Amino acid sequence: MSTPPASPSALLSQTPQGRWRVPGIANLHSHAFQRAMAGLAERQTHPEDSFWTWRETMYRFAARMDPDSTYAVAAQLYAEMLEAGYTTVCEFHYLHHAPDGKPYADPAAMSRALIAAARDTGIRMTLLPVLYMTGGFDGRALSVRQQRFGHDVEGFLRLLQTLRAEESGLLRIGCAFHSLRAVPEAAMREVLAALPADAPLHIHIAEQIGEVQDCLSLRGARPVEWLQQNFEVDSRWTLVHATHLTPVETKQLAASGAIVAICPTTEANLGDGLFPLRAYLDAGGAWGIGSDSHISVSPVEELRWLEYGQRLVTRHRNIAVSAGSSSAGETLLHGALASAPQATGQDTTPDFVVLETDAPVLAGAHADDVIDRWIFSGNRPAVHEVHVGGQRVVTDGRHLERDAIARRYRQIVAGLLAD
Ligand code: NGQ
Ligand code: ZN
Repeated sequence: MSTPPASPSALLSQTPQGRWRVPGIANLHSHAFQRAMAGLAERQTHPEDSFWTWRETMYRFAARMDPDSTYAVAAQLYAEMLEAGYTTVCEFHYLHHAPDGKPYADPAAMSRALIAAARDTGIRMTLLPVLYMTGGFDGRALSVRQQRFGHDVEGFLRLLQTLRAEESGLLRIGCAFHSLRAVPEAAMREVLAALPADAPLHIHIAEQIGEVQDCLSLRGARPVEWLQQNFEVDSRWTLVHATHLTPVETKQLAASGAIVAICPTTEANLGDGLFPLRAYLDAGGAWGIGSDSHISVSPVEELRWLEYGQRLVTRHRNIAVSAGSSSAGETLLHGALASAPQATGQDTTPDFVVLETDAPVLAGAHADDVIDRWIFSGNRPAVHEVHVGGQRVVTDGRHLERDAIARRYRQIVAGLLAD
């Protein structure tokens, strides 16, 4: 599946007042609760700190969340996303049960908290309830801290069915497997057989070398290779990260029509490695961006760092360009937009962002430099208005409920951290 060439006219239009208007951007990967721990895992806990020691810190934090705090944190996060220009969020949700692993009285309580946060902020959501069954490729039981993530297949399908009753113009229910580590092959098959054919399906894959090595030793193939050998990976799939790919995997994945959800700031923060972007683009691969652990909430920063990672390792400039556009910004924005309908399972065309006319970074802008100037000029927000599904949710760069949402967030998070 090849990405058609980017052209500024498809990405950019002007409002009657002469403001630049760009389509809304989909955030393909979010764990909302992690927003509240941004900046709280940046102290060394071990001389060889890694993704795996970060995960222990994250699990300790996750254990504090309940439906009320999930709602408050997600509402703050989604309001920030809208102010930054994200108009859809794919919420990869696995904190299903109470901290001791027992389902809440309403087993969908945590999902409903996320749905309410999306509804109340006005962001478009694709909720991806996550199936999580085992603690590793060897099928070991969940650890104590992982208990609240777990389901059997039957309970999981029941949750999906309950949640589907909530679908609306701005809410789609998809499905996710946490990772090959966390879902046995037979369970993947059972769920796939029961899923509607058009439900988006996401999975974390090949983010860490340790995971690639375990997969090789226990399944005799690398994660992406194994997935492609054993499942029909096609356009319904979104593979999150897919960081560690061989050249053959890169080509085959690009040809499959699946989408890779790249999360540049989180992948940098966690020391994951660098996605082989240029080779993947050369092979015509489709991709989008996600803010994942939310140590940054900015599509501009994700796109910029996607390009900068490539520049740092190749020692060249302007790498993510395409046959249709010599602009890195246009090529990147086009790529992120083109994958959205497929990865979210929604028509996102009604959603758009109006840029600030007076933003100094856009002084004297022309149609052919607006997008590069927006993406490659730092962190001063240039978003003026955001519209989702026909509703204006951001005005003058501010979410309409910004103050009330932030007040609730401050109160709840101070309480969480005091415990
Ligand atoms: C997650 N996050 O589920 O939140 C994961 C960490 C894991 C990222 N992979 C846990 N970035 O992969 O086991
Ligand atoms: Zn993730």
